[in-house]
Amino acid sequence: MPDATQTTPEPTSAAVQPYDAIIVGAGFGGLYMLHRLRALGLRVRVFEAGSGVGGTWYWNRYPGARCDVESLEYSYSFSEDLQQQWDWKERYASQPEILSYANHVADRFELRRDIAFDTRVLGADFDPLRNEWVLRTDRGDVARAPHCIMAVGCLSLPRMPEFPGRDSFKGKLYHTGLWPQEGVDFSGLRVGVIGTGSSGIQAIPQIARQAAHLHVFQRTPNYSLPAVNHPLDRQAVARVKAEYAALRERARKAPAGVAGFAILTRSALEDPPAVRQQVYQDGWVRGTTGFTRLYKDLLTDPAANDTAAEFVRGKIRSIVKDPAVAARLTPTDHFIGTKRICLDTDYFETYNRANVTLVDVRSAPIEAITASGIRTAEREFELDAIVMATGFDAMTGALLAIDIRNGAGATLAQKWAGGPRTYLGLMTAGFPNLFVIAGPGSPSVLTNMISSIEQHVDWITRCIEQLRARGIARMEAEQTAEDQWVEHVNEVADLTLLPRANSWYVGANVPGKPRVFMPYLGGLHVYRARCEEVAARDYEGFALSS
Ligand code: N01
Repeated sequence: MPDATQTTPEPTSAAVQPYDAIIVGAGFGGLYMLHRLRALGLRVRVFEAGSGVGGTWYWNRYPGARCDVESLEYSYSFSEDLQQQWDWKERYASQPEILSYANHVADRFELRRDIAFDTRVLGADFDPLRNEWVLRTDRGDVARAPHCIMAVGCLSLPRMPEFPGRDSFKGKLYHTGLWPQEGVDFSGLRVGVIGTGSSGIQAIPQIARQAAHLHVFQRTPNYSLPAVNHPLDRQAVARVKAEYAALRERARKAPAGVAGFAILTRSALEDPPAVRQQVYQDGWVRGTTGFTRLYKDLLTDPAANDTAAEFVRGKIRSIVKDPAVAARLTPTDHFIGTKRICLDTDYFETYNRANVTLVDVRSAPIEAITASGIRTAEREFELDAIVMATGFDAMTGALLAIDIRNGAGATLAQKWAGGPRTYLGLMTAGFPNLFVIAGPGSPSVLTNMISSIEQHVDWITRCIEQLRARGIARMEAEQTAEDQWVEHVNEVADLTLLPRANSWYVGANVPGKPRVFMPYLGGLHVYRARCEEVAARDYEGFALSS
């Protein structure tokens, strides 16, 4: 943990670049934030660790990487010209397609000139005398601005388990979230994939098609549904575009920021088994993460949840030919939807291939990575390449990787030692003028991220505009408002089954991380109204001072 008494060496003032706002990250959040603040006439600087824009879609280039929200909805709504002129090719866009969209946005709105690429922010210090944030980067830049906006992403700090001997491996070691730009050719290789979350489930079928042999090292089986991805029909796209504004409006009013998810009012237990089975079958062939919204109580009632879980378990048993392999792939330790549900293309089918072996590392854990492969408690596997699909230090990892100090002797890492604490997910008490986009305490990862990003950016833009117009130099979340919000976030989560799973939503995937349900489950529509109400009441719960 950083030492809070240590102060940042104050650079000579000539070296300090002054801005009106600094944004950290040039993913979808940072790009739109830059666009909006620049339109206010502000001098803005964005620092981005990657060499290009796109955030998660810049880094996650593993084979099969694809969004699980439909492309016509997983896209910016702020520009009518943009949404009319950009043509999505597939129902669920692939990583290359989304990255070219991010690049198109950066070019179209001339965003690059304000972005410093290949530049990682190391520290951010609040200067209470000037009410400014001073940021330091790994390239020696020092920049200051009254407002700092963290757009660092929720799943952007990859997690590599500390297996003994990891550095001794003579083959190639990859992490799905740090994939080489030039791609990887697995032809003829013996490959091991560790992890069967969304990343592993997307990458495994693709790698299996290339590799000589693929071993999948699975600790916990996951629920996954077929994505039913397909090229988009031009006429269907034209129909959406003709009424895009209405679709976006429905998304704004929807709990997950997705217009296509119906709000259902029936309990799963109200329907007779045959009807329910048909509802699930229809959901299965439609291919949607909205599967757990087919009934209102799937995420709140264990008995209701089990009907959906059992349907998916039955599908796994029917697809996977070897009953012993099917049993190992069948999730039984968590409720469906309490870990992020996965969408795949041929995932379970892949285990019918002769060149794919499922290794259960729950019963025989990985003991070490050796020079020639992976050793479990049972045996050694000789491999040419290892792919870690082992996830991220989610929601707080990327923020806490920056040494954030509040100028009053506290670091963010100290404040969040027991878990993240925010007011509305937008600010944290004691750290004035510091905004977070789609961070903990906001709906974020439980929604269409672009809907959540747009909502946050619009709110922050209006807020900064008003602060400047009124000469308010300092805005800070009040402690009581924050405490009440954190309590509310927890209460809402506890009404559901989600906190019970050992998911990254609760930080369970990172040893030693405090177990706290981090995103806000109340729904983006409810949350949006709350944020609007707070702003309308002169930023109720925030202390404003000149
Ligand atoms: O990461 P994960 P991810 N030994 O944390 C295993 C988004 N996303 O990168 O469950 C052995 O879900 C771990 O096992 P266990 C999406 O929100 C979206 O796949 O801890 N295994 C698990 O199987 C998603 O939820 C898209 O027992 C170990 C896996 O690694 C989020 O990103 C695509 C291990 C990690 O799964 C994260 O997904 C991709 C160990 N020591 C990602 N440590 C789409 O839009 C970890 N594991 C479709």
